[in-house]
Amino acid sequence: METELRALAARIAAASRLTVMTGAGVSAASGVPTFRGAGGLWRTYRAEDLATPEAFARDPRLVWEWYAWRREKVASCHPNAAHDILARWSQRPGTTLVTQNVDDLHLRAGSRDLVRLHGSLWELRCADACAAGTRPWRDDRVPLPDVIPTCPHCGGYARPAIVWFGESLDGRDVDRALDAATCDVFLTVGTSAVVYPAAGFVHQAKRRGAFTAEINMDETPASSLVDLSILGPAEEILPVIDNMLA
Ligand code: BV8
Repeated sequence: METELRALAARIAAASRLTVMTGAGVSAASGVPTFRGAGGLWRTYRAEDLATPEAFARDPRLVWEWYAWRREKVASCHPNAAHDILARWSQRPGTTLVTQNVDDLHLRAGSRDLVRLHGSLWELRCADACAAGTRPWRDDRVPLPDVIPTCPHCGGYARPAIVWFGESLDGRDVDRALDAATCDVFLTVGTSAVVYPAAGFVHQAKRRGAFTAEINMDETPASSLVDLSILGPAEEILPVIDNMLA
């Protein structure tokens, strides 16, 4: 492990372009439930069952109760050492931080120019996509006054400004992430690497000649692809690498 971490630290130190992509595992140490890990279920529902436009059309109250539960949970959590180190790295020119997480803990840690692929728990938009309501607005209140919030522009339902399964990501975020796949080092942290298009960016980076590495508690479908797969907790491994960099 020591030699591998030194090798990765040397690559990061020498990189003029570093891209880091994170998943739920980076927030696990903050107490945010992951999707597939233990506790990934809410009541008896899998995320894939609730995070869909169909689920919202079928039962908007149920979906909002799930998001209200997650907002309440995340509101009581704080960024951990992994978020803090990535926030500091993100200040370095040529470094891009991309996340699948919707908890905004990277933002709270002070990350610069964060690419949020799947949106934010703290932003809402009009569920009917009315002209004025398509642009997300922020609402940090916990709890929200209404179980099913409404669009301030058209009075229709509001929905979380989050990318649900079966929905396309915002093209600007995909473009920024794809651009960042042209880099010297592409590092994934705390992701099971199964949800696309996010899980495809490390393949892109490898095809473009980047040194690819993974820090994750468990093996993933990317473990055999990357140049270096380091198994362990991000909040312990990133501080070690950061010290080596220092
Ligand atoms: C789309 C917001 C166009 C919601 C999310 C190609 C192949 C197969 C399927 C598809 C494909 N292309 C498209 C699809 C369909 C689908 C998909 O990928 N399905 C999967 C399930 C197979 N993708 C989509 O629908 C995407 N849209 O493609 O649109 C289109 C449309 C229709 C048809 C074709 C194309 C939209 C995907 C985005 C969905 N929204 N989030 C919400 O949060 O409410 S995805 C959500 O799940 C997360 O954001 C994240 O992306 C994913 C969960 O993954 P992780 O973050 O990695 O979390 P997970 O719990 O799985 O793993 C955590 C890991 O951390 C574990 O490995 C664990 O070991 C590790 N860990 C734990 N503790 C620690 C740790 N590691 C380090 N330290 C620790 N302490």
